[in-house]
Amino acid sequence: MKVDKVIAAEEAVKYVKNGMTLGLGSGSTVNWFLRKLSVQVKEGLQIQGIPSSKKTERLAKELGIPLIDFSATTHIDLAIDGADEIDSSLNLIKGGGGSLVREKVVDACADELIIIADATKMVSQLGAFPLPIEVLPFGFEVTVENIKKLGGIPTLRRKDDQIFVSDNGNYIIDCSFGPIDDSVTLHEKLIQMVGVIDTGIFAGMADKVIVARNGGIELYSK
Ligand code: ABF
Repeated sequence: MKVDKVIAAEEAVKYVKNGMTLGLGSGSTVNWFLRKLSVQVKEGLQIQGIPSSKKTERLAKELGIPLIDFSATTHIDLAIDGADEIDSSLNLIKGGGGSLVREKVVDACADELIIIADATKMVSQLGAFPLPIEVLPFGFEVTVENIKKLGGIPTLRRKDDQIFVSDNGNYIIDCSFGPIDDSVTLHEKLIQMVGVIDTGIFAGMADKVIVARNGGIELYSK
């Protein structure tokens, strides 16, 4: 039986039209989307992709998906991305993979953003997943103290016993705030802090969410 992430990815490919410039998100569900998309490309579909992470760029190249440099265009027709949490208003927490800043730049540039996920990502309230916050390494200790003052419990992300470094050369602070009542206000408070590059709150950005649950598709629209 196909796993739900694969089913959501297959559904998303149906929204891709010939000639589109695509924003390519990151994560395991998007990786399935890339594999499915590459089959269509081999069969003649003409698209060009803008990857939102080095990992996505590597996989897309391996799969033969044509890519263009972001500097070559300011227009993206459709972005397909994953999420760590999705609430009923389609607000998202993203950044579990550490690519939240580039994902937000690419997703915000697209005419349409479609999020693909399995049903485990649907929540009644954001916040069980610690919020990823990308911060400048310089003086990050001060930034962490400032984040604490907002009531968060911050953890500096590590990988293989080293501090995790994003594609932008920054650190990620995973911060537990408990259930988030107002994700917009929380994001605004964090983004105003010196040293904070961006947060994993993607509020009001998703146009559609394709959720696969027990082999079936649910479509949520803005
Ligand atoms: C990216 O991949 C991230 O923003 C998010 O952390 C993750 C999605 O999870 P998955 O690997 O389950 O698709 O989109």
